[in-house]
Amino acid sequence: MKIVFISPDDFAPWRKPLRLNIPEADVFAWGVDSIDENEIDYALVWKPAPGLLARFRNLKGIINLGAGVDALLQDHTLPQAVPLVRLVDERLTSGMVEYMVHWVLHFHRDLHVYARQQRARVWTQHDNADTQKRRVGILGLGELGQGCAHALLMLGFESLSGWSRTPKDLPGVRSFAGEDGLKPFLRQCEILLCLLPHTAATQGLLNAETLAELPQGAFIVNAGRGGLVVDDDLIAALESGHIAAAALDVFNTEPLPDDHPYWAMDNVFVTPHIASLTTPMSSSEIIAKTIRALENGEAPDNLVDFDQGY
Ligand code: NDP
Ligand code: OXD
Repeated sequence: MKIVFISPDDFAPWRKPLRLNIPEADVFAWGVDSIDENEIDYALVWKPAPGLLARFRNLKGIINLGAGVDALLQDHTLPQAVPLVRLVDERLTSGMVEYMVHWVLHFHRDLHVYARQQRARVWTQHDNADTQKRRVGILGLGELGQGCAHALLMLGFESLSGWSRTPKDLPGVRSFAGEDGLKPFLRQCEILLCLLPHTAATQGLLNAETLAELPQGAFIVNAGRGGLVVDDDLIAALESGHIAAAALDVFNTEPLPDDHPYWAMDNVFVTPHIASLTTPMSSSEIIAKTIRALENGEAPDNLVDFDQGY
């Protein structure tokens, strides 16, 4: 079996975990090893150049080395008959849970206010909000959204809700779904966590009209994708104070351009797409499981639905 690794990231940390988990495979690094494209069975990819995957004529599977497949699906030459699997990994989920819980607690406990006070040498105490009553909403109740919901419930955030395409029956989480459910969902979110994939249906979902539905002084954390947000509309809402603060990990253009207003806004916290990172050791086990399923003629977990775009 022959596997190609195509990623802007270094192959070195992957070599040993892949050898341990798929000993029967020869793994080649694109751009480093010499490769006969027709002999490759599986491609492990993160943001391959558009058109590249179409050159591998005999692929049995494409495995995305991240959860979001939006960049891949923009490649109109992507072979649609080849199963495409996205990464679902407990380590990826726990990384996202840490990121989201951090920001929920940060905003819930007014740490953004105390940071401003410190710079102005101001000693003023504010009441601590009631965790049980703090209304936290999660856009996207998939693998990552549900992981975050679970962790927040454990911390006592009992006024929790979520929005997804299909309704969910999750203990402790009020479910909103579909287009009709979006505005009622937003109206009751004091802290909004965005964990939607970027698809044709979610492009620009957070815009002037939808942001206006959030309560005055709401907080936003976006670790889904930058394309969910109309930046000018979010900036206007942050400047007016309608949105009190935002923590943003993903952007319409990455890296975030030097002259982007987000860098200089004191109610915006920018991180460079690190909310959760793929870990070679744990991911290699999942890649091995996916390949075994495909080799046995079984449907692997986490197949991407090309029509839905995630
Ligand atoms: P899943 O596919 O498991 O979950 C996606 C969720 O979004 C589902 O609940 C789905 O609804 C919902 N959804 C999709 N389209 C719509 C729509 N049109 N309307 C309403 N709900 C919709 O994905 P993951 O949880 O694994 O990952 C989510 C995203 O997080 C990734 O696509 C990626 O963009 C981002 N990500 C970011 C990282 C970072 O470091 N910043 C790291 C990893 C992922 P339903 O349940 O009904 O299908
Ligand atoms: C992503 C990832 O989809 O890193 O952003 O998994």
